[in-house]
Amino acid sequence: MRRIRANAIAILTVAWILGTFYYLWQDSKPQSAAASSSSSASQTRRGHGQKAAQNQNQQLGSFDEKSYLSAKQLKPGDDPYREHAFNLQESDRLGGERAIRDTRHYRCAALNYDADLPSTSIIITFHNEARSTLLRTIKSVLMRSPPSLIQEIILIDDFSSDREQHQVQSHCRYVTFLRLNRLVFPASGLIRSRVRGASSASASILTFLDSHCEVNADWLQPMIQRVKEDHTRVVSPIIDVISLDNFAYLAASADLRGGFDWSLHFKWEQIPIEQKMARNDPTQPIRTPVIAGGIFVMDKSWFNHLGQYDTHMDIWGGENFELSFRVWMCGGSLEILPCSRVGHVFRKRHPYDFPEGNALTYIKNTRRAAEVWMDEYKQYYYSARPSAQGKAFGSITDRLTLRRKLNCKPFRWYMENVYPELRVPEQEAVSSVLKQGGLCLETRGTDGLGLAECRGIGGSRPQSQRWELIEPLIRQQDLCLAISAFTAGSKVKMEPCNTKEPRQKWKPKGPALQHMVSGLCLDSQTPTGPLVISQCRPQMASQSWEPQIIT
Ligand code: LR7
Ligand code: MN
Repeated sequence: MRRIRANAIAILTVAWILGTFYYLWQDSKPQSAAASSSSSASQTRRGHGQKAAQNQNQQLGSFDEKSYLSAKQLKPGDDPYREHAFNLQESDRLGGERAIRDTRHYRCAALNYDADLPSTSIIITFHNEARSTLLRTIKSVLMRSPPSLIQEIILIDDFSSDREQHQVQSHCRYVTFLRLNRLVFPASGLIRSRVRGASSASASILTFLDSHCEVNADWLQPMIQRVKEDHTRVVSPIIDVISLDNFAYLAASADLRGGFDWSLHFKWEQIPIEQKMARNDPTQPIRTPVIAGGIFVMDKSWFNHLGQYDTHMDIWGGENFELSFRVWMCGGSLEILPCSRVGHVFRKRHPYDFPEGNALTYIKNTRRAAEVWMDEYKQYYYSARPSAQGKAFGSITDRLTLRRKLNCKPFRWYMENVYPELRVPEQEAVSSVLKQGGLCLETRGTDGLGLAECRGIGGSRPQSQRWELIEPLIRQQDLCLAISAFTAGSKVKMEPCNTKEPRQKWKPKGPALQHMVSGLCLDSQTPTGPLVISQCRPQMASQSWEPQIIT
């Protein structure tokens, strides 16, 4: 009897252990189903969505894919990378569609979306794209999107040399086509092309895609849902990697967001550790300081309200910073949605020409973004990219007017609230004397100031006459020049430095030093009198301060 009881307990224990293991295994099991059309979970949710998707796909039924693709095939002996900077032979071998792995976190498949999500216009601009990659982009959208969400697919051919690339259009009622003529050598560029596409869109939501993508299962619903809930959100998927060599579809990390350095070079970076620790739901959106730029969903009226794009930017590059700064600083937000995945062929070089070379174009475009949006922080852009100084970037008057009209926040707000992880570079302290006529500005006693005869030369200058001009501060060791009140005639004194203190912020105005908040200028009045601030008249001798670097 006791033995039977012992056996029963042993069996129950084993069953319990096995049960626990099974439960844990279920929970950590990666989603293995291929995203050939839609995931099974979403199929049941959408009822006959799957069937409709097939019908939609059949719209391409009469399209002779084989001859479309073979008309532009690689000739024997050709370098498969030459024309597109990816392996064309491999891409062509895959044809117009294929199954890809569903790379989402398994919990994504169980999420629900509103049944009445608005539809979107999908905008794809291309310049000399390969037929097979473009076709896979279009077909993956047709295969893996609920038909009710696709208003249209707008193809914008940005002056490609293959004039027959859009053939697919006449076989699918969802696809519309626009060919841009030679407006600017050699193409309009992706920025102006997208603006053209967006202005012809008929849906209330815009979805931008590069021309060599493959969208994954249920890619669209999470993005449209977030934008429907709040039209000021601009959302991106996680961008998976399609190998440029063998076209393998590889899952990207779900712990990344968009960032940059001061040269305005985009990079993927880890989510800050505190945010990562606070994330207990892997399906939650990830706030991102910038987006990669090519693949995102945005409300159309919000896109128009915020000024679309800066259409004076050429060909490629920089528009993603301009858009990202603008969205954040003018009242919106940017996020990456981990339950939306889109594959993209990342390349190592541009397979197309830039009118003035790609370096100059990148400088022009990023310089426009820096000049319009980065305020005093643009100095760090110029120190990181000294070659940008003096390069032409056209007029930015219209964009500055736009910024004023939209009443956007300063870049400092963006730095403090959106991207505090971006460190301001430690500046090399350069000491100068501040000369007025033959005299030098000096400190006296604990917080006093005055003009005195310049003493010493080079390294032998006294400490009381050495200044460090680190915008916005005018510094002497740990003390900074500060006004005592914001009105004309207020005395100027020295106090412990604090970059956030409005009384300590100065900037050059011609030869004068202007207090940034009061708008008044540092004035010696008389060589013997106290230092004050008064209305700026930079041509006046008592307001002229000439910094001379101490070597
Ligand atoms: O003159 C041109 N006209 C175009 O229509 C040059 C290019 N294009 C098209 C081109 O066919 C492609 O569809 O514009 C798109 C982007 O050009 P790519 O694919 O040659 O460049 P990319 O993948 O490096 O582009 C990334 O950076 C760009 C900066 O201007 C844009 O923001 C792209 O949209 C962006 N792509 C992505 O964000 C996808 C993810 C890559 C990353 C990071
Ligand atoms: Mn691309």
